[in-house]
Amino acid sequence: MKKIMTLCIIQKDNKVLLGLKKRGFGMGNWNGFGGKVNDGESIESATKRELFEEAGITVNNIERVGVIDFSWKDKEDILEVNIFKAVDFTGLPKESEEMKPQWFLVNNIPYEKMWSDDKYWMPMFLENKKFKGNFIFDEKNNVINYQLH
Ligand code: 6U4
Repeated sequence: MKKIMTLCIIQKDNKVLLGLKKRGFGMGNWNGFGGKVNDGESIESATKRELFEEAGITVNNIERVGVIDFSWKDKEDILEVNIFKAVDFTGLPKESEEMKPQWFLVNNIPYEKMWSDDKYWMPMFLENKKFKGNFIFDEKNNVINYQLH
């Protein structure tokens, strides 16, 4: 089964806003904000809702810059992660039950404490390129194969 998910990263000047995932899937990693798209919800509104729930901020304009399918060796499920960029927001980033927000300089992204795919696509994200791809992980969530263009 394919699950549709969202991921939103704010890029403001020379910084990006990431959150430390405090629970559940990807716990202990820095990542953008996002989650599952609910039934009957558009991908865009899910993206804005998750950003507000997890970081306490509101965005009007978001742009979808990437779509990546993630799957695991010997597993059938596919996660389709829709990656959005926002440059403007209102509110002050605030810690939630799920995420602890923090700004990082674009030349100091904590790749060693992020999902192992992020180092491949994040440079494209930071350079305002659009991308599509798919990644296959082993059981330890290490990338064993990928395509990205
Ligand atoms: P709950 O706990 O039910 O509220 P929800 O917040 O809806 O869940 P969650 O926390 O499972 O969803 O979302 C996972 C987040 O991680 C989404 O924003 C998508 C993102 N994500 C999933 N795989 C990823 C990967 N390989 N690399 C990455 N982000 C990934 O950078």
